[in-house]
Amino acid sequence: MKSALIAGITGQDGSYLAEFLLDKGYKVYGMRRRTSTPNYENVQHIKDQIEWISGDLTDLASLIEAVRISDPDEVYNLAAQSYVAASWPQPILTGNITALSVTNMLEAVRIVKPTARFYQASSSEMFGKVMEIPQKETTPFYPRSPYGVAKVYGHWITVNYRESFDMFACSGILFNHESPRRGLEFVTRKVTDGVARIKLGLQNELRLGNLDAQRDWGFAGDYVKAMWLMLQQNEPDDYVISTEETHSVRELLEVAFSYVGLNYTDYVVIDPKFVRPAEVDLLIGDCSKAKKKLGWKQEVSFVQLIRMMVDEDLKRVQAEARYMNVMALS
Ligand code: NAP
Ligand code: G4F
Repeated sequence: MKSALIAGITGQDGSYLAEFLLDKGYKVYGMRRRTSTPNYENVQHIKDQIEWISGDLTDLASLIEAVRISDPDEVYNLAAQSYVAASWPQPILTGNITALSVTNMLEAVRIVKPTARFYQASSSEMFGKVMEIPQKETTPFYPRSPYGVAKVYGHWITVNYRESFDMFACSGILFNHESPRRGLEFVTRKVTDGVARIKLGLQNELRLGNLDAQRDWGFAGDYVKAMWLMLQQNEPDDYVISTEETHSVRELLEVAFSYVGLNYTDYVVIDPKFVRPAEVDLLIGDCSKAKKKLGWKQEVSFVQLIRMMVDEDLKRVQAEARYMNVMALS
């Protein structure tokens, strides 16, 4: 039985990856940071199948212990301060967690189990003010946020450990990927949650920032397969994972609102609070290398993804509203 250590298992990707690896028969160790209120929402359904280890990305001793306990064949570093907008008000925290702590993870692996295969969650946000359309593995980086800058560090330190210590370290340059488990502050989920609340009469407007930004949005469940595939190859390498399509936030609104028979222009309000100090205007990835070498391809289209998210948010919001009504009557 192979074993895997996942840092960031409580997040969107960590939860899908854990499901995927459990299905493949892996022993899955999940590293989570201690919090006063535990956050198992995304992994509640598989919580008992996971070996839990307490650890924080900023604390090397805890990472060394996590690698020692799990003795992993594969290590997936998905943990990060992952919200771009939060990286301006918290640039140092973002740098500590999203950049420097990648070295902590790599050091823990190098010291305790240097033969383990390592996956680093790099990001299309590194392309920022894009130097080439579409973006591929060789496109130069031009990050536009403290988060993007931090991810560039994480990417290069992973390449450096591969080249310096002969470690099997891969960097997956993943374009935006979403799901019903996406955090509520990210634009896709903010929109699908807003659509559900508006449709059910619980909200009458949705406040957003820049509607012209374009992203290459895929389904997280498809993308975790690519992470695993990278670690099954004969040689470590870096890969772009994307859908090769781009859509604006405005198109996202059209798809989500029209699905429930509404017109987004009746509800959306532009709020300068959500406009960023520097924007990434356009992302679209060329994932031909991953298609060719990994045999990876996306299964869920953009429209299917957004409809899936609206459906799940309608169910959840309706259940929450019913519960609130029962509580109010009791
Ligand atoms: P996410 O939902 O925000 O999950 C982040 C995870 O990191 C959570 O489990 C979080 O734990 C954990 N974490 C944060 N700080 C930590 C710390 N100091 N120590 C230990 N764990 C910590 O992110 P995601 O969307 O799944 O993305 C996974 C990774 O891929 C991230 O590195 C992200 O930057 C990168 N990425 C994401 C996308 C995308 O579109 N989703 C695209 C490219 C790259 P808590 O639950 O305790 O907060
Ligand atoms: O959903 P977003 O917050 O995602 P963003 O900034 O593209 O970052 C995500 O994808 C990256 C990969 O490229 C990951 F590395 C990163 O961890 C994260 O998962 O914003 C998408 C776009 C932006 O252009 C933003 O300005 O939507 C625009 N937007 C417009 N109004 C908004 C809003 N974004 C948010 N979050 N909230 C708004 O109200």
